[in-house]
Amino acid sequence: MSEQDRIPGKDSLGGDEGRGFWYRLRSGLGKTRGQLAAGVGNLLLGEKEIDDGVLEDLESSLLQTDVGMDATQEIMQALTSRVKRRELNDTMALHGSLATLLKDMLRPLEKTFSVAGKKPAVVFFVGVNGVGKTTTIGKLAKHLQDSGARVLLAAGDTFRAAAVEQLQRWGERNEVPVIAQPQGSDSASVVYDAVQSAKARNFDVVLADTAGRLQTNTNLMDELKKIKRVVNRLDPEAPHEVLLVLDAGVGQNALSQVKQFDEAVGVTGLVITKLDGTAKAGVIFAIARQISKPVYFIGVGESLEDLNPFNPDSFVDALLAID
Ligand SMILES: Nc1nc2c(ncn2[C@@H]2O[C@H](COP(=O)(O)OP(=O)(O)OP(=O)(O)O)[C@@H](O)[C@H]2O)c(=O)[nH]1
Ligand SMILES: [Mg+2]
Repeated sequence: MSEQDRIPGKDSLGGDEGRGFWYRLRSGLGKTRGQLAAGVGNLLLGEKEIDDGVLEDLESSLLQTDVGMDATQEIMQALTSRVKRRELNDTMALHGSLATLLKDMLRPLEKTFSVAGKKPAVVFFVGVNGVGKTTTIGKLAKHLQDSGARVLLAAGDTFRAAAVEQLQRWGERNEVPVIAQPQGSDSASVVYDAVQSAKARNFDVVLADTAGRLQTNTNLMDELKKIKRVVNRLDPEAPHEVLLVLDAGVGQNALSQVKQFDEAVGVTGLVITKLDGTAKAGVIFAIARQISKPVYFIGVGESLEDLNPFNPDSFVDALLAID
């Protein structure tokens, strides 16, 4: 068996690119994997009998990585009943069964992000401050461009100092045009201009940045609604996607962010960033349990290649990989 053959999920990720991402995903999830392994190391070290201690260790490890009470209980109940029915005889079997359960739990989050058939597809990026909206746009612009799409960026964050320049730098790096106005301009007007320009110049997709805002700030949430209303005038179906960017380190506050942004502008999907910076990447299971929105992309680092489509199989394999 070649090394490539051993890489889980390589078919869905594809070739060398998939292999590179597998290593980045695996290393990106290292902190969470370390946290899990600290408690369940005995699961991974060969065949041992399953006793109550093993199950208790597993339960507290899951909770420590922010899997959350509900999802953890669901997992533990399923495993315990299999152990009682003597379907799992040793810790290696338990490890395999855990992997299957976790993958099944994440399966509903998987959905392919597509901008095909809308010209231009208008995609808003929203979220609280500093979660990675602008960086995600920069990475995704490259990804879409590589797949043949003509991409235009809208510098809709007219609030934060240097936000426009930050997006322009990504534009230059990817050779993607950026529609911008000076800091302090009306955000809705920038996004409107960008969509109009994309229509006139036959672009396939507009990625619109917006300023970070707390989900509890009513005025700023109203501003987002306004951007949506204004763009609606150009295309009643726009925005076609509203991506809420979540920092994986946020813990249970993710649920409130999804709820409030969804109420304001109708979130169509999630991007979960900074999975590499936290030992609590288990939050994705809490999200799966409580939120019915697809996770289109995950971010496991700051470089261009560190954004990838979310794939439950490779995610869980990376999380449970034996170091
Ligand atoms: N480690 C890591 N860092 C990331 C990731 N995504 C973004 N970042 C970093 O997070 C920081 C904030 O990213 P931005 O893209 O500016 O975040 P933002 O949501 O646009 O921030 P505001 O516009 O200020 O609300 C930057 O230093 C990024 O490099 C990720 O997946 N992993
Ligand atoms: Mg930004």
